[in-house]
Amino acid sequence: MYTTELQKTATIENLEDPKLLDAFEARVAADDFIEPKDWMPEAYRRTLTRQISQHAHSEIVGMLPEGNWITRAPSLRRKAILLAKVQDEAGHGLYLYCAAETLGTSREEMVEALHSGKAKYSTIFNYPTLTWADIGAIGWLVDGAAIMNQVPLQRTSYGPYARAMVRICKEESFHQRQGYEIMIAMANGSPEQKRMAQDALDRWWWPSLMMFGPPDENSPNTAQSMRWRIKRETNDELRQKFVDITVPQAEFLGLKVPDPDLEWNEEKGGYDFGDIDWEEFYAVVRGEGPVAKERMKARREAWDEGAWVREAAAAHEAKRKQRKAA
Ligand code: BYC
Repeated sequence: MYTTELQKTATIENLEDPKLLDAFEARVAADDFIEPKDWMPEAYRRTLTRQISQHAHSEIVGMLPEGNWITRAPSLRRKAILLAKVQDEAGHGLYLYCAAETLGTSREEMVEALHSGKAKYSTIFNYPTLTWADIGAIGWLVDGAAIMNQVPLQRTSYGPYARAMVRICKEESFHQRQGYEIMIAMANGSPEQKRMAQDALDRWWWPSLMMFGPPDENSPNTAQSMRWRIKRETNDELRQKFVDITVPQAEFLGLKVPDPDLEWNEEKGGYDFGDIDWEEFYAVVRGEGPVAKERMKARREAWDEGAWVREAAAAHEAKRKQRKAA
């Protein structure tokens, strides 16, 4: 599949006007932002549409695991915070769909691609949230991994994507802190609460490392995306940074990272860590994650149940236009 995709990319690139392509690449190399009306190679447009729309889908599907706990949050304070966080994720999805639309694909087309299973969303959201400690672990690890990946995207070469990332990163940073604060409370609570915190870390650690995508040598998109400055750091670079920042945080909590091979490597100034189960990753990417079917069912139902809202909004807009014209 990837080979076909790469061949398609190569063919399209060969069809591009070399002068336009050179000028485009010079602008990217000079760190200019590319804007919606600027000329861009089709492969650049396609890669960005894929990445931004998948990012948007991840934000929207990502509301489900946490939404599951809004009614069961342990206090009013926790409930208000979680509610605000889940609403933030909806906002992120909306900015990102808007950014992707500037590349010429409609929101309906993107949503249809998600619902038909053609478009991907982050593997991490195909795992269940079994206890309240999972909400802490998601904020700490999942939002932590997301920030690590998204901070460099504030300098991605496509202007609307970069600008959307600025606000998203600010909010993700709050999300990470609220998750870590839950983990601090759990890890310093009763023995049962500490066990729940450890169990959540055990289950979310490896899927969080998978969020960064396949290793660089097996990542079909990284080389070209780095060249076009869509990605500013590779999957492995970001994964390493995440491990280096997160392990001391686990130590501070008095929790154990579930990796017997984890070891500080003085020479590289970072941790060595064990092998990631890439078979599991690809199975989840193929839609075989533990709660993948449930997630897609929930999204399709939400879309169908929201049809009347979309129709009402369209009818209101039509009336408004009519009144203005009259
Ligand atoms: N899950 O060549 P590669 C959040 C796919 S949500 C699924 O390395 P690329 C939050 C990849 O798409 C934040 N698929 O690809 C929300 C590609 O397949 P296609 C989500 C994955 O694009 C709610 C193939 O594997 N963040 O924070 O260069 C609550 C080969 O990969 C995954 C973003 O979306 C994966 N984990 O690099 C809480 C960040 N990894 O499309 C929190 C934006 C890889 O060629 N995206 N694949 O068929 C990116 O930075 C990049 O797209 C990736 C992958 C690093 C994810």
